[in-house]
Amino acid sequence: MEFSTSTWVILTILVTAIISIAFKVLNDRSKKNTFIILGLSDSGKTSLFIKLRYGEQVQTHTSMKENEGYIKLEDDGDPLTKVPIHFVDVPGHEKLRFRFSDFIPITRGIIFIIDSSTCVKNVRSIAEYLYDIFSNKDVIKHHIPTLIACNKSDMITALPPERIQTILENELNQLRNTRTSALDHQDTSITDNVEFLGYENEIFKFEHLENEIRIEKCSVDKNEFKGIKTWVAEVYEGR
Ligand SMILES: Nc1nc2c(ncn2[C@@H]2O[C@H](COP(=O)(O)OP(=O)(O)OP(=O)(O)O)[C@@H](O)[C@H]2O)c(=O)[nH]1
Ligand SMILES: [Mg+2]
Repeated sequence: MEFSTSTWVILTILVTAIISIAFKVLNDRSKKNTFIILGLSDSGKTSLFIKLRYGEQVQTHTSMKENEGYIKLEDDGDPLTKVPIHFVDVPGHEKLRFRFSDFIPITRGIIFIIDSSTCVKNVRSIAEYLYDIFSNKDVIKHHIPTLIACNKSDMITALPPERIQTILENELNQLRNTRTSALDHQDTSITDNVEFLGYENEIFKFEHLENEIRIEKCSVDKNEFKGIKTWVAEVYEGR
């Protein structure tokens, strides 16, 4: 079978386009290898980071800067991933937490920690933080998956994850109403990096987001956080 010159030109353009797209996808993917640990102050982020890294508990204090490092994920001595994973623990202090967005360009997954025993009292702050994360354009564009880890499940006052999910969805729904009506009166340069969350005219649900959201309970204190490690391994290995 003979090809005409124009067929060859089209084929060459197509092959070049496919190769450059594949190269870009692989390149983007290899840069996004970090898991960031976010959440309000006192939720247990540094406790988790230290337990993952050293396997033991230490007395923590409110963090004023990020902790970061490569960690070998293991379950009872068995490696969960082929290579160590890069984690960043971002302080929850109100004046520092906005720095999470600096790490989004290298983020493969987000672990958002909640203190299940105080989440009703802190629901507005938790929802505000989650809103900022979920409406971040890069989080949306790259469909960055998020694990909401309901920590301190050992506390008698801890709520179950199903209950926390409903409380958060309701609060995010209210917050969306407030924020979107405020946006109507603002300059577009301020609102450029903010997207509408979920579906218009429907009560907000996590399942409406394009990025996958999982909610699980854990207790870093009692070493019950295998779910976090396996989630990270699954996301990292693309399973
Ligand atoms: N009961 C209980 N306490 C926990 C658990 N995980 C962490 N804590 C305690 O919660 C407190 C705060 O933990 P940190 O890890 O310092 O909290 P953080 O999220 O890093 O806080 P910032 O650095 O201020 O953002 C510490 O006293 C921990 O011992 C848990 O699973 N159960
Ligand atoms: Mg800390």
